[in-house]
Amino acid sequence: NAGRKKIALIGSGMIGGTLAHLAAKKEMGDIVLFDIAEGMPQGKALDLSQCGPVEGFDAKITGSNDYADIAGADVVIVTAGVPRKPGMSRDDLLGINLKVMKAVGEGIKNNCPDAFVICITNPLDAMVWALREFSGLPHNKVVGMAGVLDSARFATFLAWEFGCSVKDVNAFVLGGHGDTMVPVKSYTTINGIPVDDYAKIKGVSASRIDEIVDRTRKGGGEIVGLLGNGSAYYAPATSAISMAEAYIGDQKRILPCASYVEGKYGLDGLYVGVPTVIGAGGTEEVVEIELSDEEKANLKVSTDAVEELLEACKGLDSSLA
Ligand code: A3D
Repeated sequence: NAGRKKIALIGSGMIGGTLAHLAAKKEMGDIVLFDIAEGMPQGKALDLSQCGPVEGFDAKITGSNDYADIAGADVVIVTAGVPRKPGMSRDDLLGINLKVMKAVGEGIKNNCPDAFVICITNPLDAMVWALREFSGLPHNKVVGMAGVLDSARFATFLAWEFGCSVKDVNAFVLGGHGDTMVPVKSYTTINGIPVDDYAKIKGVSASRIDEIVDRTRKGGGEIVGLLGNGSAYYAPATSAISMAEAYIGDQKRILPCASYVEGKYGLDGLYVGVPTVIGAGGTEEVVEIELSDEEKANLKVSTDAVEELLEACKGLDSSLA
């Protein structure tokens, strides 16, 4: 769009509403909240519009139940579907959310095929793959948000442990967005100081760092258990917004995202969390970093789990096979 950007949010629940608020505050463009629930996206749009005079933002925010209203969107962020309840794994959502991805993919294909699409719906690595298949968009224009969030969780816990500023922690998580995700210590630094070195300086034991890695892996479940009715939404929303900003601003940021990997990391055509350059071309490049043997083995466990989910998707919807 020549004038203001148009941002379509498919799913106007907890993450969708938070996305709308953040995008409006940052004046990223005009915002359409879409949902199948009637009235709810319209109600949230009114409520959020009325933040404008207080917060001083110019953004037109509308709610809709009609895919025609996402026409020409520059960025689409997808949270449609159901979240986890306590005791559920992300994979338990597969059957329900796969059907949702089909409807959403068709809505995007028919109304805004030139958009940059960021998927958040779980199980993430399988849903972003399915959404790409159903929408028919090029692989570089469909990406999944997980790594920015998982890395932020890792960074938060490390900053707490070291008593340092979160601004100085650069944490790195690879692999699928599940309990097999791979927090990569060798690329995690405290203002450039490798995390293991800094741990020695601060007298933090290796086993304590391992506990933090484990807490990161289970970071989503910890919040699901505490909330009792739904999953995290503030940090997932702000993570997706950083990806959208990288695209709109052609920032060429290197962010860990669920990107389509073909060839690199020994992978053959699946979506999984890898460092990715995001700019005006969408996901412009997957960066292949050196990994230790242990990290490689962990990544393999994680990608095997993603592959299993893709097989399950193909079993549920024959158009994917
Ligand atoms: P929630 O507040 O339930 O919002 C989901 C919305 O989707 C609801 O308003 C539904 O009405 C709507 N919806 C359902 N079906 C459709 C459809 N066919 N078309 C359009 N809208 C539909 O959930 P939430 O916002 O908390 O979470 C959304 C998704 O994000 C869930 O699948 C979560 O598991 C997932 N999630 C992912 C991460 C990652 O890091 C990848 C983190 C947190 C949550």
